[in-house]
Amino acid sequence: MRQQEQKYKIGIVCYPTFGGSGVLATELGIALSDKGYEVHFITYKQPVRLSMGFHPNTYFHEVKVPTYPLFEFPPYETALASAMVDVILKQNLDLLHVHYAIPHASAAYFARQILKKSGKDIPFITTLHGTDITLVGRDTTYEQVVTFSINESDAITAVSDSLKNETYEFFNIEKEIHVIPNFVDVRRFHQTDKHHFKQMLAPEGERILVHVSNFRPVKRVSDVIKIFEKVRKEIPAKLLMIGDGPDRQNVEDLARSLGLYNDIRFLGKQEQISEILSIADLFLLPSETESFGLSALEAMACSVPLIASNSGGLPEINIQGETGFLSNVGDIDDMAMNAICILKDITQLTEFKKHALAHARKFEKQHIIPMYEKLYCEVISAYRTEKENRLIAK
Ligand code: GMT
Repeated sequence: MRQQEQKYKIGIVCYPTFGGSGVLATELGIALSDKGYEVHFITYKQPVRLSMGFHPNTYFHEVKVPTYPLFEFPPYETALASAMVDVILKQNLDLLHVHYAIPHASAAYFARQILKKSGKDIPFITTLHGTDITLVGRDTTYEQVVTFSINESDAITAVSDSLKNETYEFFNIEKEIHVIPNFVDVRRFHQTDKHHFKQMLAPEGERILVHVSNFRPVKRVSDVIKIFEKVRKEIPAKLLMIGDGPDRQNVEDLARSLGLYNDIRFLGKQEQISEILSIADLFLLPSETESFGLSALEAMACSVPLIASNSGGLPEINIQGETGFLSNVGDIDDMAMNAICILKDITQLTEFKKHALAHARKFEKQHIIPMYEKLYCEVISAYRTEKENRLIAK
């Protein structure tokens, strides 16, 4: 049997929420299970996208964190490491793949050390997603542990070249970082006919702009509103705001104070995003920093062009003047001007839509999943060889 055909048992650790790293990790697990791998999710809640359908080769192991009056901060990392050890032993896993370094990489290191005592240790791969490097991880409070546990990973991946470069720049990383870009499932994310829905939201044929995020400061959601204000002065338009988070209230207040509230729908967290994207004409992502921008890729797969900042990995998915436009962070005037340029002319808009779709197809899951499979094979076989050599040397 060729190595690539071997279907391993993989443990996936991620944040189970609507965030991009959890979404990507879940989509990866589902794609692997569809290919015959046995996939075990280890996290504190059923990952959002896992609950959207039944996948026979996937298993979910809930990490429980008992509280105790002494704990002001219940020790999640300890509970997670224990759960990892438990699942690895009981399910006989071959590999652990952790998404988002904090605290998953250090918990995986801990679990591997525990298992080494009995010779039942397995390798772990850490995938860096974004703020685990660019914001939170760089905080001196975490830096030492993040650097150590990334270096202790048996392989490291980053979701864009930009994130790889930033990781080398900010941390003392001694190992190779493999870039495996995020991917999109075009069977799920593609434009479908939602004419009735469009008619409801934009009865006068207004252009529809969309923003999807977790409404954290890094997303600069108020820029979305300010861009929309300028666009709406030139072109009849509506804005759909999807997601929720700490900045939502401020941004709703801003929309009210600018007299825009009636043209904006705050839809909150949504599961069927591709249906909403199907009626969109433009996606806005003016983030302060964005290692990749998975939500933007999903929009492009639904034929939606992109107005984005030129930060992080966004230039790797958004081709200037072709799939959309890039501007400096905070340059609302430029973003609005570009949005108007795309939206005002239907021929131009159609061209941008076509290019957005064509570029998104380069990130289709069937191109990307084999990159993870290849890495899994290499890591598992190298680890097993090293382990055998260790035993022989004893
Ligand atoms: O870093 C975060 O903000 C969290 C993370 C998440 O869980 O949402 O997002 C990051 O990972 C995504 C998936 O790889 C990327 O598409 C996002 O660009 C990235 N976010 C940032 O870099 C701000």
